[in-house]
Amino acid sequence: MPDLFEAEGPIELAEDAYLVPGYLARYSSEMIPLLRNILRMAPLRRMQVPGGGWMTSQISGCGQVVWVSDLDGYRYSTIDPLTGRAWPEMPDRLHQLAVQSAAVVGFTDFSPDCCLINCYRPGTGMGLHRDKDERDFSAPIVSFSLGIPAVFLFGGHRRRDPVSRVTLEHGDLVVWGGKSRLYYHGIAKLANATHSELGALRINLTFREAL
Ligand code: MD6
Ligand code: FE
Repeated sequence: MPDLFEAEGPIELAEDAYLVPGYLARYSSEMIPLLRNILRMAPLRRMQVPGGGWMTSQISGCGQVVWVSDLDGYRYSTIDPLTGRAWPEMPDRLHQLAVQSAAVVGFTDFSPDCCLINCYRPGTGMGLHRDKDERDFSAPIVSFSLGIPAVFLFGGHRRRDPVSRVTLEHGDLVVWGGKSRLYYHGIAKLANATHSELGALRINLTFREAL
């Protein structure tokens, strides 16, 4: 709710993992046109995983490198495999918002080289995984949620650890580093919903220091 956007401070989800509800709502109308422009140059696509299955969310990104997956495995790539070209540059404004967001919860020397864009429709989700393809785990991951809500699942160091659930709404910021940086996490299948600016879509941006 835009009129409440400064109401809530950081909530600790796990050790060194924070949710700042609504923090980004005030920036969404300037971010959405930047995202549309990126997606014109690097369209959303589903990615295949090494086991042969397909992720249900659609992925794109911008920056020096973007995370990709195919039958050969997971990695960061300087080239968009769909277009054969370099990924679009990360807009300065997005970089600035990611740096500012990390600082809100105390990560003061964050400078992302990757912005991964994940797009979900109702009925799609993301299985439990760890983000472990980055070179240096001392940097946090900064996550922006826009559009319809999703339930974020987060567990622990082991896949079998108990999982807690947090609803992420339009404008929510998650910053995740330190002790829980390698925790298992995922996104439950989205319920039907419609967002006033984005329709029946959820867009998640994750900013990373991958290189
Ligand atoms: C998503 N996010 O929110 C997927 N990973 O759609 C992630 O997988 C994620 O939000 C690491 C840190 C923050 C995240
Ligand atoms: Fe992740």
